[in-house]
Amino acid sequence: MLVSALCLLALMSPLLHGGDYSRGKYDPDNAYDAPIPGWVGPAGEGGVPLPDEYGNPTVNIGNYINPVFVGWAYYYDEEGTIYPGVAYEPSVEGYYWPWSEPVMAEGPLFPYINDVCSLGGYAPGQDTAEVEPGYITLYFRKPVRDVPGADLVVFENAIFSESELGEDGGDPGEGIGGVFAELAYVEVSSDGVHFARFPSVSLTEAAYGPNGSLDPTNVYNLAGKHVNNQGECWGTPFDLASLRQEDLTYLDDEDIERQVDINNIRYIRIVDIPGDGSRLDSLGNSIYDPYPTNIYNEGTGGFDLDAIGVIGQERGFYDWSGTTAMNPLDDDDGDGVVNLLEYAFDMNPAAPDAGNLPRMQLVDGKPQLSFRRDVRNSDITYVLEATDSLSPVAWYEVARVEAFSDPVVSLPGLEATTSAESRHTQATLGVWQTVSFTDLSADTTRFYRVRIDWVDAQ
Ligand SMILES: [Ca+2]
Ligand SMILES: [Ca+2]
Ligand SMILES: [Ca+2]
Ligand SMILES: [Ca+2]
Repeated sequence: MLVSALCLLALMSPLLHGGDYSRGKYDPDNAYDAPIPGWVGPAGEGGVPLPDEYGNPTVNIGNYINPVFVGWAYYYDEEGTIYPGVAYEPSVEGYYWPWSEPVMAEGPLFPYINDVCSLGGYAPGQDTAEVEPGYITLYFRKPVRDVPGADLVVFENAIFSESELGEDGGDPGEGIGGVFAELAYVEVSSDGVHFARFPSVSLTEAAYGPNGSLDPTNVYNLAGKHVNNQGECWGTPFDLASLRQEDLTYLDDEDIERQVDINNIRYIRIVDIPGDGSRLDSLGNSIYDPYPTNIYNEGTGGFDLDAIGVIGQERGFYDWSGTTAMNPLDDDDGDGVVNLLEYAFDMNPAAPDAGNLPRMQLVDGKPQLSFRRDVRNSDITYVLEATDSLSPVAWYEVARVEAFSDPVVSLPGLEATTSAESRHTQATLGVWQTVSFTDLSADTTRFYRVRIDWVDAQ
């Protein structure tokens, strides 16, 4: 299932599909770039629990940061020292605090508006060809790698505009036209020196001044097109797989050929785009966004980075639990499922949900065993075992499933498939899978079980 979905994406190349790319918010079925909600929960996807002056949420109460994120990008290490290789260079100096502090762009999302770091602006009459656009480089504390679907999500502070809708008109709140969006290129690197830029599309037809808005359905793979403001929080997904068509090789200092390794990304660089049309997308089209910008008032006339969420990264039991105090063999919620199995089968350790355990059913008359998993679970192996009799019982291995990999089957007649039709709500996500094994052999009595082997990394 997964393989066919990826082939489909390759056939419908994301280039040249103006009007088909995602809206400024909630567009879950958009296969190109459905935005990822930064917050999820009982108040709905994307709803930010904005706090009052005492820090208590006033709206979207009960929402929490999207658990699909397992890491964030950083400028400082845990001791407050700047990481080697990171950098922050706004296009002009002299910004007002606090819009020029990299600390505002690192780490997780916060439920405040505009805790961002601006990359700068461009004055009227300034020759943008002569200007070095602002940029910021951040570090990933663990390597980021290509997983099914989006791997990285960039949050700017784009806002719905009340005026000057895109060509197609529409209600600003629908997110079709009318997004005040400040765009940026996104680049990734394994060594902090050599960067690969995500291929992008911008089909906005003309420049539109400092206060105009654009239609995000004409923009693809540029950060900043999704709304993150006014209590709505949506980020732009980036899939490292989209770099596979790019030339990722370079020569290092000793003339040895190296690669930006999409399974070992340690740096991300966000490069602001002066929106006068002087900068181009991957097809050679001019990119337009608000221009000229007022660089002297608020000093945030360029891209404003809020946070970069990581999806494509390994995780373990204690990353998932959020605490080393959780015992993997306890059953905290009393649903008969120990915490380690809740983790393995992508369940909720705080709510009874034994219905999400592995299940056996007949599909076209053939027995099929299915279970849910998170492909990033790196400290466990799923071992599928069978026995032909329960008396006497003699379990033998028939398949195993490792992190980031497709199932490996060792029994003839057993067929494995994976599907992203799990609990994802966004078409651009793929880490939560359903793994299925179908026994195609006829007239056989066979019993199955799933064994979880855990390596405690503590
Ligand atoms: Ca990916
Ligand atoms: Ca902005
Ligand atoms: Ca339990
Ligand atoms: Ca549970």
